[in-house]
Amino acid sequence: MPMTTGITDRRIDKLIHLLVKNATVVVPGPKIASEIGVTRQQVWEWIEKLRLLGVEIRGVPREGYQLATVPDILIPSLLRAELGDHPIGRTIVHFFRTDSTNAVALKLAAEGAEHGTVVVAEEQTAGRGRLGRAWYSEKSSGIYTSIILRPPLSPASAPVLTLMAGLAAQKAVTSATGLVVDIRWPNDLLVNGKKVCGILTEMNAEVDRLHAVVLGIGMNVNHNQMPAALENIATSLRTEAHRTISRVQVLVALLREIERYYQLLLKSGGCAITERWEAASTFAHGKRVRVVNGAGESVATTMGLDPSGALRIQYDDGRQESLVAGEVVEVK
Ligand code: BT5
Repeated sequence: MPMTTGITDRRIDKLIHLLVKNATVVVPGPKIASEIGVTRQQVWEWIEKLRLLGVEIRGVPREGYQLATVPDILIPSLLRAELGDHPIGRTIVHFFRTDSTNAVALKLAAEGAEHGTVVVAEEQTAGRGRLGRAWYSEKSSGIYTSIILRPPLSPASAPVLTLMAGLAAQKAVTSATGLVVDIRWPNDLLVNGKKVCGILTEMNAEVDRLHAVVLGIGMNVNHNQMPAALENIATSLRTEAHRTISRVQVLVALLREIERYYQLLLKSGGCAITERWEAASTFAHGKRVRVVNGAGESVATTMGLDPSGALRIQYDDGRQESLVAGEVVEVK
């Protein structure tokens, strides 16, 4: 069962908001306690918890607390302040720690959560990739988020939604970091050939109707080092940009871009997304790739996308195929 019980207490959100609003002054403990309706002891415990997450809060004896820097924590009040009044991100559900934001979002969607609801966690204990693979989710270093969409579309549109999320993530990373970001079909963002972001789309659907789609996005932002098993294939934005990157800024940009591309998809159809995707990815045309699927591995050349989002390829023996799922790896 996903741990929806661990949703961050709204009063912690209020506490941060209060400190951010009064960033230039020391806020007395009793004032914080009375404004958010808890004891001073509780305020102290939450301040300690936030410090463990890297939020720098100065304690001034007998006076109170003051933020040393604007915190880079993905708490709703900080995100909401930057997002306009659009459906995506109107409701944000935050966890300090959960098993998988996708598991939580699927559960919330089944319980009726509205279109645009965003689940976000500082840490995942069971972050997942496709086909039961694991997603490494180091605490406070990455963005682990799942966005619930309720598109008036058929289940056949799901692959285009994944491509849309990739485009939005690419745009968000580029605007926040200036890095050159490639998209590997169907769902990986690469910087200098290494993966910085993965996308897992899951859904509740009937044959002809999508009830809810969950776009799960995992991004390595401020990781200093990846675990040995991932070192050769994965990197973080910080490693590539040689500076600390604001997770708040990247997530805000990501949600805005998803809103923008989603509106484009509804207005102009799937081809508006696949065309932009082809222009944004070096994997779209003429890339030599190893195709990994149930049938094993073989080498092919990419030939663009079908309107459905499938990747057209030609094997070296001349056979052509449209890949609906699976994986491609560049052959160097
Ligand atoms: C993906 O799967 O790339 C989709 C990952 C989606 C993660 C997000 S986090 C928020 C939301 N909640 C979840 O529980 N999941 C989503 P796939 O294409 O199957 O790639 C998985 C493979 O990428 C693994 O087998 C590793 O080789 C590699 N990998 C694992 N963790 C990684 C990381 N942090 N960075 C780069 N590569 C990683």
